[in-house]
Amino acid sequence: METTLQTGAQPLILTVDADDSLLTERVAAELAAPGALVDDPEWLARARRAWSDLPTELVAGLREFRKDSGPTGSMLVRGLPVGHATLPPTPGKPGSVQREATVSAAVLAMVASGLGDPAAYRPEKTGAIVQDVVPVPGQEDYQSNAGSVLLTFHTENAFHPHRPDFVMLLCLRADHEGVAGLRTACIREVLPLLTEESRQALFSKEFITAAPPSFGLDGVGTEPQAVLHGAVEDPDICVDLSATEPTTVRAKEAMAELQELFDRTAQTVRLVPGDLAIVDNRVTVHGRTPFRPRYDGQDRWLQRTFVLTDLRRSREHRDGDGHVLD
Ligand SMILES: O=C(O)CCC(=O)C(=O)O
Ligand SMILES: [Fe+2]
Repeated sequence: METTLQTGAQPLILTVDADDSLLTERVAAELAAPGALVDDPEWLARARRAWSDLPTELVAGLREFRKDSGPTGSMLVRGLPVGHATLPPTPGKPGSVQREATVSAAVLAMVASGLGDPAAYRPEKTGAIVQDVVPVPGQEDYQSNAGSVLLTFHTENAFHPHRPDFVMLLCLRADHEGVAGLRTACIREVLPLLTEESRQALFSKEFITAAPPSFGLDGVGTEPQAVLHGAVEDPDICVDLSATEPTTVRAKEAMAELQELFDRTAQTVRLVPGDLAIVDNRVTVHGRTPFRPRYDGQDRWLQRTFVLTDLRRSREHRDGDGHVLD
């Protein structure tokens, strides 16, 4: 089999063949030396350099996606190495992150360096570049990635002026029943289906988005802002169905319509180990279907890294020109 790039109405799928997967594993394994730490700027610099050692087809496919994320604003890379042979039990503690450099962390750091630069937010998961997305006992009902009820559609960190450009989710372990689905919906598909009234409302500054409690901002919201902005024919979207409040009647109606259209156009993917989902957070919202965790060390386990395509723009938020925003 060859590393292939498939296009169409479905999300872009790039399947890494066995040879390319082995090559990727070799490059990642060099970065995953004992004692190496993901959040060490030196290690991130090594990952940045190693990006160009990745298989040509993979590098080319990601580079194309960076330029144009297509009608679904998402891409699925399949067949990546995730250090399967030595995978420990799925962590279950709140705020769990990946500090030691592993094969999966190296894959995330290298791909992030190809799409832009890896970035994190200090108040969230202690600013770790590679974060665990795992179900946490007692947090089942939370509208966060530690929950297991339906996670509603959201732009990642919608309240933040420097929200991620891409959200990467790498699957290390699927849920027991294989039912947990990452859902994505793209404004490029929704826009033509919106009524004119809703479109106008969504382009107006009639929405306030609260910061999540994890950011310690005590429910502080944004100034009223628009859900859609930029090019009228291909706008960016910024909305969180659990955290964005409409401030007018028409804005409320527009949000209800948006929710209905997200549901109608959504793509759902049940990630399996070695799958990397990349969401273009500027045009695509994401969420997750419910699932049943067992807390037995074999639960669903994704690792997440955010990408900023232009790190420079957030310089005032980043101490010492590092990768972590305050
Ligand atoms: O669990 C998932 O598939 C997505 C979770 C999520 O929204 C996130 O980690 O940002
Ligand atoms: Fe998310």
